[in-house]
Amino acid sequence: MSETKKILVTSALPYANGPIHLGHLAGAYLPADIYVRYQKLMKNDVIFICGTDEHGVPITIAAEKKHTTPQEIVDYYYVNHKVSFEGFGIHFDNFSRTSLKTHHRTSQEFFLRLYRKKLLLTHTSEQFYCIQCRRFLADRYVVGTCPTCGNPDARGDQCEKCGKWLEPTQLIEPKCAVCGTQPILKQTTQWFLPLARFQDQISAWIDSKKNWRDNVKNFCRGWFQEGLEDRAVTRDLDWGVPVPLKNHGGKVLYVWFEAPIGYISSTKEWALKMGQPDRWKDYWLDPKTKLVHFIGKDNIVFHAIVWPAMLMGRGEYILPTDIPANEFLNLEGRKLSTSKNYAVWLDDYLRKFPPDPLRYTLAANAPESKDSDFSWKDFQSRNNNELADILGNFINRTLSFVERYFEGRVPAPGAFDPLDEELVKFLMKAPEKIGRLFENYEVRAATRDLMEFSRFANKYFNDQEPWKTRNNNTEKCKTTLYLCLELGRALAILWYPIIPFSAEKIWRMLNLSGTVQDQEWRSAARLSLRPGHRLGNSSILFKKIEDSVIERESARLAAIAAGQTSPQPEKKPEIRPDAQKTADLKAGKDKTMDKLSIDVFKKIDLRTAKILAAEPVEGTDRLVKMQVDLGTETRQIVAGIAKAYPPETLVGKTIIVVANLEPAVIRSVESNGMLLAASSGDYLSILTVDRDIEPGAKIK
Ligand code: B3M
Ligand code: ZN
Repeated sequence: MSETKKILVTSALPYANGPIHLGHLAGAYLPADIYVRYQKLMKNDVIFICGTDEHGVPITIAAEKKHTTPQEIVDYYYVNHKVSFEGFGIHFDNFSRTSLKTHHRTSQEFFLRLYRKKLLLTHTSEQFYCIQCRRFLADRYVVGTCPTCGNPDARGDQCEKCGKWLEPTQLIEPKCAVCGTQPILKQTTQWFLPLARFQDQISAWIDSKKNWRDNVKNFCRGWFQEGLEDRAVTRDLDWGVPVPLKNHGGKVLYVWFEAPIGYISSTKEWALKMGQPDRWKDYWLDPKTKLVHFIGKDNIVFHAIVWPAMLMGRGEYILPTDIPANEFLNLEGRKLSTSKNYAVWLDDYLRKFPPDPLRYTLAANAPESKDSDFSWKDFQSRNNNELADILGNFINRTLSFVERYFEGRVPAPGAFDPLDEELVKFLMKAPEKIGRLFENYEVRAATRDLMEFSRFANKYFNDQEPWKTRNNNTEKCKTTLYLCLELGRALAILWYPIIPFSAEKIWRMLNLSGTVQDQEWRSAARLSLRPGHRLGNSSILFKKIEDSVIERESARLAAIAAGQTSPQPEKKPEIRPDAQKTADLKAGKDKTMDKLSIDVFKKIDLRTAKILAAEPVEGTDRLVKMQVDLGTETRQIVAGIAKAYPPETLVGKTIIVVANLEPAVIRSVESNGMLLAASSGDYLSILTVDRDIEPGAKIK
């Protein structure tokens, strides 16, 4: 018996700013889950760690777009991700959140230790500042043209096209991502990680990794050639982990500094839940632990350079053993785009299909060494022609044959003929052969070999012609079916890492004790069915998917690609605080609402008005001053909606105003009417009209 290995597997912490899509799955989650499931069958000591990345500009921008708070956003998507991953069978040992106290403390301590070792230096430099939004523009708050590849839509943290990690000030023609204003430079002081000092150590370490994928090594070599530069690890933002030093001036840790520390915090949380608070150290502080980070290629620089530098700086922690980064998955020949809703969202998929056909399709197409493509047609054909016609057919025909002719009991085998021998030989080698591929993160090849094996099983059934031997050679017929059932058992174990739901289903149909999850990988090759064993009830393993279903999905994507639909996710998440309060209001439970006679209501002159111009009221960050067209006149009104609606987004909207309200002076600006808006906690939505109507129309 080989020695048990200790393995700590992580998947990139997904930003809690939107649902999970296929690209995420193919890059960082499915390959990791497959690897972990395999290692668990190998009875290695493996834990699978993840959690939501809840800080940084991606979160605050999402909150601003949805007119809500960062907290609302992360609370919503933490649950959304957790539920989606569970539904898809991505089974983490712990799924944490970076907003937890454990994480704040762990990353602040990490920062302080580096600081005390003089590994964090302060630099004062000029950074972008937006006068319109009145704030420093960190990371994705700036957009512009990539200096490396010319992509006009590069973000201030990274160019999505060429993967270049950027500083906002490197962008050509920079603009504020929120209001479009050209930012000015303003001085600010940040703490820097002196990456340059670590270059030799990191490049020697990467050179020593003989089995790493070329994409990862080459990407890093590119960085070393350019020469590593010191990078700021703090930001002028108010959402994040506060810098743990006095006089830090409201700064927070850079999200890419604290997010990887989230792997440690999540392991700590796991240990705590296990009732052994120190157990995280068994992994993170023991050089015998194999640490494997599954990521998409856009995260390489952070995991293979910055994070190892941070760990080297600390000294006592282990370094990543492997970083199997994946390339990108495209969708119907185009790049996925979250903002254009050109994606397949996991929550949406799971409302329509079972998880395994997608797990299988993504595994068969895994973007391991180059970008790959997902298409609905391919998904359908993999489900119908491979899962259903090959694997499903083999299992279902075997079970129905035994049910029909052997009273649903395992028949006793007789002597093996050469074809039986060949099959058994094939089976004996399978765990070793497929296991080696899983061990090397070669999911694509493993999937191909498993389907080959299933095809071989189907062919064996055909070649032995049990429907004939049933009449003229019962001994042989029994042997064939016995071996087919053994194959079914073996296939359940071997397929388990890729399609766990179907594997467990095969196990139940065979009426075997326990679950596949409890089995040992190599037991797949052990003939162990007891003749006479009663099988369970069988049902179709994979249902075929109709053309019409696939056409609907393809048409949706094609319409988005052609720019014919709005860039909103199909089911836009409703993020509303105070849901209970709203429900109470609806149920008429709010005692403050007295009854009003219709005559009193009629006295209120409600009218439509078109916003002609809007600007912030000087010296406030809440008030907007608007010029509105009331049909017969133009009026100025002031409203406290700037946080929810940046002024420039208001122009052109038709709103509802109370036209006969006494004029009021708000912050020395006159307001001549009141705009109507619905609010729930901090969340706010202005009232507008359902269809085009002229300004000044009466509301009754
Ligand atoms: N949240 C980036 C991403 O989702 C980031 C990964 C963090 S891993 C420590 O692409
Ligand atoms: Zn670029």
